[in-house]
Amino acid sequence: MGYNDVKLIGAWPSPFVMRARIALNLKSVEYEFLQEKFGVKSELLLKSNPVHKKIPVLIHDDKPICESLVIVQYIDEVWSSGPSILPSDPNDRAIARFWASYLDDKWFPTMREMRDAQGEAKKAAISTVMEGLAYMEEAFVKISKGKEFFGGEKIGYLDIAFGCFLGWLRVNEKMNDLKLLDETKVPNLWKWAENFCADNAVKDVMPATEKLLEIVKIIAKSKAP
Ligand SMILES: N[C@@H](CCC(=O)N[C@@H](CS)C(=O)NCC(=O)O)C(=O)O
Repeated sequence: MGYNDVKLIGAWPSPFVMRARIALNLKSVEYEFLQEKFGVKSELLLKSNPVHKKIPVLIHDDKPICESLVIVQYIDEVWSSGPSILPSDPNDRAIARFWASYLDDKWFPTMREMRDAQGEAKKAAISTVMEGLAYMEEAFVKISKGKEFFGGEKIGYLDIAFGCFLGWLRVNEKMNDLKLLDETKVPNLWKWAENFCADNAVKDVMPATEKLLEIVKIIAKSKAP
């Protein structure tokens, strides 16, 4: 597949964009990375994702595909000769999709709230985030069946869906001076995170915590009156 056939509209700090980049890396697909500028939406983005106007958007042969998890599934189906991303068993696939929607609909939004909340609201958000990590620890033990990843020996759909949030999890740990991914409380998840970040498909797209902290400052500045 040639370089010009695949384009990805995104930005390096975005966890959702990272999902598409990891999936493309896993399938060894070359692509052109079209980075959006902070605070400005390009014409191409607005034309390609007129409903949500969000990144990522994958453009394959001039056809745009929106929503990170839809993109990951699309990549898995189109480049089917590469390593499989979704589990082959329908029940395993359903479980992976269940946890991915839990993470997107409940867990990650609460982690975002944690950053801005104060007092009791912050305490409640932290406890929901920790509860989510305990759920994921239990799910990991069941799903991975003693292997390194949710996907078994290789990174799969749920690894991508969850792992892309690790950079922002570390930012939250730093900003709140607490340990969320605690080796003593969620040991399997802690080890999984190490393995995930060290994987060849991930290590070059996982942003350093310090770089993400700079982005937090830029966002705060842009919101300041
Ligand atoms: N559900 C979407 C979420 C994408 C998303 O929230 N992207 C953010 C960047 S991390 C964005 O484009 N935000 C711009 C905006 O909200 O206007 C997905 O999975 O692709």
